[in-house]
Amino acid sequence: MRTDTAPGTDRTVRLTDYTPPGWLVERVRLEVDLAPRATRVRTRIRFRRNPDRPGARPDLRLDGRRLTFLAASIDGQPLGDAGPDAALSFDAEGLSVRGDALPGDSFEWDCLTEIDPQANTELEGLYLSRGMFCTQCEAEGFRKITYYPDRPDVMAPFTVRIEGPRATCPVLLSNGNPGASGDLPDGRHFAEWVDPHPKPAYLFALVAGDLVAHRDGFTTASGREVDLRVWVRPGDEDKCAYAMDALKRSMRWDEVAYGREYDLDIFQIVAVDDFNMGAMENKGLNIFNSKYVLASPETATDADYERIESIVAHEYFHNWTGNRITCRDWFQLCLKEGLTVFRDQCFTADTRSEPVKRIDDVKMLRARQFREDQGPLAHPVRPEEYIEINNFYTATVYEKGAEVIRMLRTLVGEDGYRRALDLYFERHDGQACTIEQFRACFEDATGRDLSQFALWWSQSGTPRLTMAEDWDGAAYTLTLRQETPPTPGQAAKAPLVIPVAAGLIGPDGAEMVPTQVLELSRPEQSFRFEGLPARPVASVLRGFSAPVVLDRPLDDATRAFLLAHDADPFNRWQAGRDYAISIALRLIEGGAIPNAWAEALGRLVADEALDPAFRALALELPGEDEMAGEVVARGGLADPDAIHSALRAMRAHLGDALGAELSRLRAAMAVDGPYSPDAASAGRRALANRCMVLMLAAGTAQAHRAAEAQFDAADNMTDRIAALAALVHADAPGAASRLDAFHAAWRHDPLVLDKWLTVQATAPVSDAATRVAALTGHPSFEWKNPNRFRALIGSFAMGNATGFHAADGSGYRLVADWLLRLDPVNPQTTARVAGCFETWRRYEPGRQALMQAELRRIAAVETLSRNTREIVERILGG
Ligand code: B3K
Ligand code: ZN
Repeated sequence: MRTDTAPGTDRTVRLTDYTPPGWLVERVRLEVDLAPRATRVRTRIRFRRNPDRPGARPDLRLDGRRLTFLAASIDGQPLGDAGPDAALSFDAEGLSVRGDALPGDSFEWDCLTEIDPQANTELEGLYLSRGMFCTQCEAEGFRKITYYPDRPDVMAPFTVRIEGPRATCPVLLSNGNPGASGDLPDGRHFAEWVDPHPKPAYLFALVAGDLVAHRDGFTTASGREVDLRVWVRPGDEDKCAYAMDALKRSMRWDEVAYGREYDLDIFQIVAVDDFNMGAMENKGLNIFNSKYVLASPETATDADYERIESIVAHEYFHNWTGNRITCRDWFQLCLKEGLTVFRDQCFTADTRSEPVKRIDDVKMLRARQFREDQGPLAHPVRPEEYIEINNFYTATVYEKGAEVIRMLRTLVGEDGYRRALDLYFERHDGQACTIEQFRACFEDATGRDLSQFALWWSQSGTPRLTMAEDWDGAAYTLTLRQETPPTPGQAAKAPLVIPVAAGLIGPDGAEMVPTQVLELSRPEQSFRFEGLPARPVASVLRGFSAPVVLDRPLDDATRAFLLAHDADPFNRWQAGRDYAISIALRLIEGGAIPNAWAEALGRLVADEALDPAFRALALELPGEDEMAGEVVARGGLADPDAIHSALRAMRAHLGDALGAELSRLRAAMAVDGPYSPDAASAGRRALANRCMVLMLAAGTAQAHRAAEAQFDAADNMTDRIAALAALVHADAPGAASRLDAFHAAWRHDPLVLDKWLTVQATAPVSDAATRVAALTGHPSFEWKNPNRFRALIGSFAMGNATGFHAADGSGYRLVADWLLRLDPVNPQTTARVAGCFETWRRYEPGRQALMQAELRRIAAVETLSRNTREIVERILGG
């Protein structure tokens, strides 16, 4: 018997080092005997030699971490691991059996190991969450359950037998369809699950515990009856209906939009409280962070409902883009993630409002992906090397990856896109693929050469577009130039293929030339529009047709014109955003706010023809982090205090200038009848609450009373938390008692308490770090739970520029202290939150020094996890 030591070895994995597996798995049988401190796993694998690896018989290499090895045999012959010549050898990352000791080109491996789920605080592998056994295997967690070729290009059908105590684990779940089940002596029972679809180990899942199911059914287009179950802890049954509804709508949408049907007799979702991310697409058994399943009008906001819907859809869509067709290696992660994000974005756009969804997605892309691309963590959509793969589940892989698919669709058209995807599913079903294979489907289905386009996957950095205009009295010429700034490891950049959707607007505001897609593929290109009756105003990059920065200095009058007239809703919103950014920059330089700005916004928000959700977005100012990026883009260094004051003054100005209109609109947007999370009602609430925030910014007593009354009377969480946040963030006298009342009412609901923590963590007050430090001592702050940690520390670090960037360094210090505390417990979540320091080079020298000092303090800890070390050292630019 032996135990692996914890890995501490540094290893860089490179795309160019890929070699096919020596051994393939024909089938697996897993027998899991559950016990919190000593779970036994017996794994029987039929291995077959990979015909693609000729030559001498390769060694059998199995990954395994922190496993207690008990016994193994091959074709019934026990294996010893003693002595230097032994066929079997172990290291920190797994075991090997010498090729010359293997009996032939096909054999049966049988291995018994033991693990300790209760000691597993990393929440990767098999672990316990509030007494419930659950798993997380992507990317490399299966190797913490048993020895296995834990790589996505090894796919196999799984049979799983779970055994456990009936009292504490009445429900035993795994992937696939249910098989035999029954009682065993000593109060134990078992259940078998059979998954006929070959899958990589990262899609394995097991759940066992005291759970109840919300049940429903779905009939697929070709008539398969599918059992649907959403499993939750007893007491949460009444919070599953929305997730179930979203699931059924997603299943139908994938049939209609992509011709993809579900392929098992049962589809299950399980909600768990301790989870490192949002959810996981395990075949037939999705595991979700309970935050993205549970919803009731009293506990969830409109935004929560929308997130639940899109994550349920995302994980479901992975069944085809991810599971049936998976990735050859982890460098190809965007093959499943970029594509699946794009699919879920389209689902939400179809279900709700397309322009609003696009604006939301672009806001997120800029806030997270542009930020990443412009800093030390920049990497291509398909990275070329990594130390810890869990650090590459990034905004670049996901969100920019989705933008690349969107651009492909724009370039080949809707029909071409559908033909290419049909070909992809037909050609690669059951395979582990690369981006090159995906691209070949587009080339073969449409006849288009995508070799230059493919740079979007390999070249990092956000391209900058600049434009020049010429008008000769009858023809308008638009000249576009592209340039991608250097990023770490990529000094020189090549020109990309950039689809620029553009239209021309006449002086009367009417569309003069409707949207067309200009394809920019050279460093500079001109596009000429002839026979125009008057000089047009160009609307460029409509719908945000490419993930680029459009650098276009405009005067206020043209911005106001576009804000009033652009036929493209995205660009209409963008005009307002650019207008606000330019005013904030002027204020930072000591300038003043022109009255025309509030007038233009006032006209827009009073336009009853416009969707309230859109108007709510138009009234929102850029964030402080976004403004820091804008300052740097203009060659400056950001001063968080100056940015904060500018934005604050702008909110107060709007609150003053539009006071009466805001108050009228807020009342007009009231939603009658019982709460419903639908997009139209949510849009009305969003606009009403945006008005409330601006009214409070003007600081009138009437505004305070209105927010207090809204908090006291709200019948739903959206309005209640909006009022609470508005009061707390305005540091209003009525805030403290309402925070207490809120806590008293929800002290037993951790997901609601997360909101309570976040509202306080994001309050832009000068003593924010002190307040957050005090909250870390609150009994409701269970810091080992990732949701709690993110709700308090994560949202302080990423959502409170005033507190995090406090000039005395108290914010940085607080966050660094907590990262160091969490790292030994949960490296994945620590590394993720550590990304808050990635922008250190953007700030004035004082802050830079303080942030760097904290990063160095973290890096100096010798026992730092591989995850956090990789992030911190890359941020420091090592
Ligand atoms: N595929 C998972 C993410 C796994 C993250 C591993 N660190 C969820 C998703 O993208 O759908
Ligand atoms: Zn995904």
